[in-house]
Amino acid sequence: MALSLLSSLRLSLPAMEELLKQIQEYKTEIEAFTVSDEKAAEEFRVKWLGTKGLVKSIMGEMKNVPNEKKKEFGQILNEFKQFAEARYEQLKQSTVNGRQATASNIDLSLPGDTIPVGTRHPISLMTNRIISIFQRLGFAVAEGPEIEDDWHNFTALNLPEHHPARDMQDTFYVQQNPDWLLRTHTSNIQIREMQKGKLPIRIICPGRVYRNETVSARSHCFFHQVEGLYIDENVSFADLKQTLYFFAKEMYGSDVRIRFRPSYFPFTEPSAEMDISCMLCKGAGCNVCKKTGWLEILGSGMVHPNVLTNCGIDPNKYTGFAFGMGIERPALLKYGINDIRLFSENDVRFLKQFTSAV
Ligand code: 2NL
Repeated sequence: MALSLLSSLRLSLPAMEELLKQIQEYKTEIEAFTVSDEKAAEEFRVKWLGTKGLVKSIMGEMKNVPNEKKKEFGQILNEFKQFAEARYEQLKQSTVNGRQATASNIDLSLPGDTIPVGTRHPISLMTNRIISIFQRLGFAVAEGPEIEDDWHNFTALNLPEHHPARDMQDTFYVQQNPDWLLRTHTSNIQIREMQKGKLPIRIICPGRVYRNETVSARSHCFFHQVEGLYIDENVSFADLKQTLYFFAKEMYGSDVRIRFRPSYFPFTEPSAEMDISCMLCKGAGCNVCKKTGWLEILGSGMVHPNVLTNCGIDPNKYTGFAFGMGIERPALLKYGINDIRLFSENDVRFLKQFTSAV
């Protein structure tokens, strides 16, 4: 008897449902609330979160909730309170942002915020310069994978297995597949372009390449290269010489002299290395050119007929020339850097000395 009297004072089931509905309506109202200034945000706080606010008053209903429902209801009310508090923080913040944006508060005479601008990496600067010279001659940029299979990196280039020239290009192999390696030159790009079968080809191929070498101030296990390839009917050694002469003049100045020395590469025949007159001593002989007056800058030659055949191109119809040059060495020279490792250490004190990126 006493028990039923007590529970009749408490909320009946329909009354509890009413309370839940009320909370839902409050939430909708809070969500829709917008404020234009701090005063309106304060009004929100008083109405909802103040000592006589609606959140407090609905929390007061807790005492009427039957014991077995207290836990469940407590959670709902708590969540509602947090909801109102979070909305208040949001509204308050929006008035702060709003105030920052009003014209009367902006001092237009203040200097602007400086946006830090990066610098181009010296290797990128050098690569881009080389590319843009060849682009003016109609060469298109082509790229390819740094992880390559043995065929595209070696075999297709007239470097069959056990060829002694492979020794000089020892590289890193991928553990999962003994056929995969890190490319030793960007020639794999040219091989892939030739395989596509669309002729003529006139491409310039920049990229990172790898060699299994001890790292020192003068050499690294990875470095950068630009290779070029021109294939069409009637491409001759004279075309090769004029193209590379034009490049040298654009790159090193119109008074540069060049010389070709016969050389050997398995993928070209005949082959030649190109030297430029030393820009530091103008050919007189200095420490940089080892008193010769000449600096070796690239290797070149007429594409070997075997290479063309390997890529499905008829060597009786087409001929072409190719060349390759490293980027690090000329960059060291141009910027007066004495340690190749600086290029890959990412020391900002080194990097920020180069031309800005804009
Ligand atoms: C060097 C020499 C060279 C090539 C690269 C090449 C590529 C194909 C076919 C034939 Cl697909 N040749 N590239 C040719 C001659 C020399 O590079 O000393 N590079 C740093």
